[in-house]
Amino acid sequence: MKLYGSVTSPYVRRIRIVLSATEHEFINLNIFEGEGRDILASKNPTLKVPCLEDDGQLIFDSRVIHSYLLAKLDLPPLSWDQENQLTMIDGANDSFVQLFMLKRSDIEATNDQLFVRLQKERIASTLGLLNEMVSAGEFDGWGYPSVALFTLIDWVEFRELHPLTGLDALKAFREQHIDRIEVTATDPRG
Ligand SMILES: N[C@@H](CCC(=O)N[C@@H](CS)C(=O)NCC(=O)O)C(=O)O
Repeated sequence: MKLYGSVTSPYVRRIRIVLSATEHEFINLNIFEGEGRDILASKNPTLKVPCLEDDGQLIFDSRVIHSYLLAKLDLPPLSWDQENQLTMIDGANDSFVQLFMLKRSDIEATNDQLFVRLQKERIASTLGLLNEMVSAGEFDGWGYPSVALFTLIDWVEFRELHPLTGLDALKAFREQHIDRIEVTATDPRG
């Protein structure tokens, strides 16, 4: 099994954590240029990571990769509530990625731009609810939604994308898991 990705991507890190006890090869790519981008283009027409290759089968998108792994490892599917948790985490993560791409492109983001306002509103709405759900014990285990939430919050801290003011349960959740071996082994800080 081969996982194509980058060490900084929170979506890739989720799958690396899921695969921590499964033999696989991690192919770390520079997805934006050079040979890394050529390899990515030869594997995944959406030009995104992660991408999994297993027995000649290519799978795109972390969510689909996770479903594939559940089926392959004979594990039960997520509940609908967990699917919704994942959708909220993905919503916040995608909006952070969009805003981060504006910054990397030297495009100034201002709150009166519709695009920027929509991303910021989605981030506030999803992070606020996720914070409440963590407080209510809904992320007490270390299943896939918790792994996805952890990699999002840790990436937000790593890239300094949001102060997380008032989101104390999310900050405590990150602290709670920071010393796990599969977490330290996949730390984007190296
Ligand atoms: N829905 C996708 C999102 C993956 C994603 O956005 N990956 C980013 C890296 S964090 C990427 O490949 N971006 C490249 C691009 O947008 O051109 C998933 O869950 O795998």
